[in-house]
Amino acid sequence: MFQPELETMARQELEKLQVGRLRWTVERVYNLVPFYRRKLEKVGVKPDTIHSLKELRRLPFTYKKDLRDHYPFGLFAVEQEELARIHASSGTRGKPTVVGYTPKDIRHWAEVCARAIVIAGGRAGDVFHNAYGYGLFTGGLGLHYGAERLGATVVPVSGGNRSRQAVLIRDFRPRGIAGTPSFILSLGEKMKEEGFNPRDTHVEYGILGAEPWTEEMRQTLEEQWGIDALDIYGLSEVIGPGVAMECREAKEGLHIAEDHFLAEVVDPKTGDPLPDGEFGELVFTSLTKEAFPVLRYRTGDIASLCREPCRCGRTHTRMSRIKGRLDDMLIIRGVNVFPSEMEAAVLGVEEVAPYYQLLVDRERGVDRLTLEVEVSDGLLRSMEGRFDPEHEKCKQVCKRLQQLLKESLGVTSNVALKAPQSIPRSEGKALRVIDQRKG
Ligand code: DLL
Repeated sequence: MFQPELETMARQELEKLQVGRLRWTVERVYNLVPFYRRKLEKVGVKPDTIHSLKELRRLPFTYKKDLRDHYPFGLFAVEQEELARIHASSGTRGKPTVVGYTPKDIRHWAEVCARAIVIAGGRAGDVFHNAYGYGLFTGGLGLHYGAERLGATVVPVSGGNRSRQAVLIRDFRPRGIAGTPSFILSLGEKMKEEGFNPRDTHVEYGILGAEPWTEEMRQTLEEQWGIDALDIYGLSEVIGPGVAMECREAKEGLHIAEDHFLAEVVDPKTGDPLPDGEFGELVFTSLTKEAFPVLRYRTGDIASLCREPCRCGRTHTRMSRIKGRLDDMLIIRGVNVFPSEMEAAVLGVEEVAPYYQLLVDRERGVDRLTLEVEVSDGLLRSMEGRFDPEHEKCKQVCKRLQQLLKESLGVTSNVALKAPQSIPRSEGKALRVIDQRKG
């Protein structure tokens, strides 16, 4: 473990630490961020009234909209001169959300990322191939600082340019690789095309996240690369990658760095806290952040919590894999569907490849969902190498997939088989859904 004294803390001791840090955070935002002061005054909470974690429920929620409304620096608790760095979301759905870090915040972030790499099986001295995007996105620099803090040798390759990455992986012999699951999948495909099998590389573990993925995708990636493929979670509003990491020993949920972040799961409609094990919206409160503290930030991500002891010996609460984002949930003729649920079905069918996209549109006022998925090499070979969607074999596969989707999701959808390489390959976060209903 990277910080065993923190990662295996007894619950009582950990809670004591959390309460003290929660009070510190509330005091900080109360005194330094007018937005939070107004909200806290409204619910009658003063920093010195925080004596236990039960008080958490009295604190007001913070939403993405609040960040946008205070664009760019309105929720910062430090002057600009004290900031070491700024990151921002791409802002594809409106104004970007901007977050800031003091030098101390960067140190803490590096620590939780170093921890995450060790949780995945990394160690000092590893060559670490970092294929998360560098720049305003937190993935690249977050894991970069974490890997350096650990004492690994970082290859800061960023996303894209798969041919070049393939050569670097062959020649630099990384033990660890980091990137979005969709990008690492397409990188593995490229390597094969260029004549080296990803299984023959030195890569042993993958730190994969920043987008929803499934157990089935884990199997596919582990098979493709011969690695342990592990899930890392985080979001810029809370810090970036490193909020939670899945351990190699159990592969059953992601350990939340609870000495830095308090997690809750709430009912997305009412905001009421839900019991452990139930799926709802993840909510985070930062405990040590100086520049950009957050109180009860509503992530929009759907997951559940588990406080059972873990095989790896860490005591920090685990969160489940993210089922999806509330924003990405499709409502098809009244049925809620997460794109990841489609992925599970697609990866279970060997005649199709793991490259897919979902199209949603409306036909005569009724929602229509179409799964576009590439045929596998095997299916293509069985059609003498010529792709023909009208071929009897294609029709049968379509029918089977349709049936599977109907059984597992409860919605009737169309399935369109596509030629190999026709679905765009991901360079970072995959674009899975094209919703034409929104005009
Ligand atoms: O994606 C931070 C990150 C970088 C995490 C590298 C992991 C690895 P944002 O760009 O702010 O930050 O996007 C955050 O991405 O609210 C989730 O919806 C989604 N997300 C992140 N990790 C996972 C994951 C980074 N492991 C948003 N599984 C979050 C599913 C994830 N979704």
